[in-house]
Amino acid sequence: MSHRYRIAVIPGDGIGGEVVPEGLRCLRAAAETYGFELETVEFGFACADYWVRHGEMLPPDWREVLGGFDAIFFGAVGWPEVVPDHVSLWGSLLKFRREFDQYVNLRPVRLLRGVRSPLRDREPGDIDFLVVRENTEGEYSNIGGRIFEGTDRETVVQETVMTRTGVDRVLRYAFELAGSRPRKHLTWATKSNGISITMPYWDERAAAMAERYPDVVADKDHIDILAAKFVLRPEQYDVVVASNLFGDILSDLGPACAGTIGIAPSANINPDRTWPSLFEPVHGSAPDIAGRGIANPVGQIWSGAMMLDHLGEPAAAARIVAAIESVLDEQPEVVTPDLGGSGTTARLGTAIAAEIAT
Ligand code: GGG
Repeated sequence: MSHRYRIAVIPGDGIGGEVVPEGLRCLRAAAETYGFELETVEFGFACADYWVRHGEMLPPDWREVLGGFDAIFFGAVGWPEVVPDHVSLWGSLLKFRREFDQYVNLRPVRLLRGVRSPLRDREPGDIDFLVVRENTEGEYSNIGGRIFEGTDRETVVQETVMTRTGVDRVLRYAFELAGSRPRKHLTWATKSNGISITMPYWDERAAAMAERYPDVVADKDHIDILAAKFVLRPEQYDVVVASNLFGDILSDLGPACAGTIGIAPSANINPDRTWPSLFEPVHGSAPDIAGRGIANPVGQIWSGAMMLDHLGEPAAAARIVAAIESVLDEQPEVVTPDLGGSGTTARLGTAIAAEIAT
């Protein structure tokens, strides 16, 4: 009997509505090829239109509605002309990550065949690492406030929150992951010379975790030099684990070094599987190119592959990634402008889906 997966689909804002259909097209091609079923249900919340109509980003029963799905396939959120970015993000995506306890944000960075790195002399295979971003606490705390507003004494404070459970669980995930890879190398991002309370704690917990994984070669880099080394020597990285904000920055910088942020996928994972995990491209809603049909769908399609891998369909997932790489390498006429081509979102998605089905 074929397996049936129930997927909640949330296109969100901007180019989310353009790349999600291409992701679904490729997922359906993979399902057909590998003999499993996908039941998809699309939701029109978590976007600016919904906010205009309801004054909220989500309906009150969103937890019950989404909690019953096997996974969530998400596009992008953010339309600052209509709703401030911090309101839309805290009202949707960050709620999903926190309340569904998706404490790992896994973001692969890989230079694919057919994609040119802006860095000199880099070939496919030279850049291939994973950013593990802490996804439920850290600098994204929402704790703080303003006092003396509108006066010379105006003061604004925001706290960083690190809990032992929160720090240890993401470090453990990253060490396990590093231990499962051939190079067995882990770098933790820090800034413990300047951020004098939370970051030394992060270092302390990472060093303690390293003792439990003697087969993993672990080192730390301060975030400033780590960013520079992503550009200068990206080949030295294997698994990079970082706090919420540092991980967010590194996982945009890494894909930019590997060609374009348009191809970067991500998985917001609840490793305990108590709630659905969520799969989305790293990029946002890109209002500047929305509606033009030129957004790169690869980040969304690759996120779909990560979703299938998580659901227990690794062969189908690998097939999608192989199809992406073949099309980018062998069909330059279909690639989107961010990769130097003149193709459209739909043309590139259709070509990848056809390649999956061959
Ligand atoms: N598809 C990702 C997306 O919509 N991102 C919007 C954004 O601003 N995200 C910030 C974050 O991931 O912390």
